Amino acid sequence: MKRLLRPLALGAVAALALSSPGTAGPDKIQYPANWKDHVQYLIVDRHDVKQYRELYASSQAAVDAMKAGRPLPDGTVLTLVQYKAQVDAAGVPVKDAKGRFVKGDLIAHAVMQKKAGFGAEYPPELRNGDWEYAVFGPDTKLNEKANYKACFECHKPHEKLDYVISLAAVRGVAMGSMTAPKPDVTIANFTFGPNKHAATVGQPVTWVNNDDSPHQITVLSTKERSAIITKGQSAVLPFNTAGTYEYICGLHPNMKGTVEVK
Ligand code: HEC
Ligand SMILES: [Cu+2]
Repeated sequence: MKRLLRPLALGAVAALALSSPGTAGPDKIQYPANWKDHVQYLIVDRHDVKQYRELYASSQAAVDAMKAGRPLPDGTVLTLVQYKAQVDAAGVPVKDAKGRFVKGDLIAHAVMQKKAGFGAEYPPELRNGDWEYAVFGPDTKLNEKANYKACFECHKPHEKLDYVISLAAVRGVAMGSMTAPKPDVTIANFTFGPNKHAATVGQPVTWVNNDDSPHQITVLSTKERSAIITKGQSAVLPFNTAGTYEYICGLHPNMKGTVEVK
């Protein structure tokens, strides 16, 4: 198969094989056949990609660690089960009595596993601690064509959460909601409103998240990122130079907005 990385010469691979079972890549991870017996810790409605997602952890200890904001135990397997959201004739996701998406066809299982030694072969700019990533199709087979480099790149900025992005939501729920200040931009249903915000030089801009999903402001030109904000939380970023700043959500890069600073 095509590997994510081929940094090692053949000789080096042979030498490495003595100490480790294989080189870096998704085939280190087994399909988690018993994922239904794992602990379901979160459900995410993804408005942006019209998906319903269930998140499972292989142990209660892993969930407890997430709630406490501690690194996850060695051996943890996290499984994100992706389903299409059921949509109406206009393509809009149908909602249940609680306003949540309704599960449609199974798309894939995205898996991450933490194991001592995993990750050692990745260059530091890509390495996600001891985590490795894999995607399995509805047929439970490894998807060898998935963009594995993107898994590392998108989860990498969340080092403080042990690379587990949903940890922010789990902690947010556990900590209860916070009262947010008056927002300049409100995030709802995965959109920034207003999409274009007029700001004044030297005055910070405040975003408030009204979604159940966490979001993160990421300014493209400056690479500045806010903290991950969960429902009811706010993010504040300073803008000290006039200009037009495009930003995206660091978790959902198809969410876009602009701040115009004068
Ligand atoms: C564009 C950014 C992005 C990319 C690329 C990405 N993820 Fe994630 N991932 C997320 C977000 C955001 C979440 C939080 C749950 C959600 O919103 O669906 C997440 C959650 C997860 C989870 C649940 C545990 C956690 O970290 O919260 C797993 C497992 C996972 N992703 C696996 C993968 C795999 C495997 C790949 C590569 C094939 C991948 N991800 C690529 C953004 C990304
Ligand atoms: Cu987002």
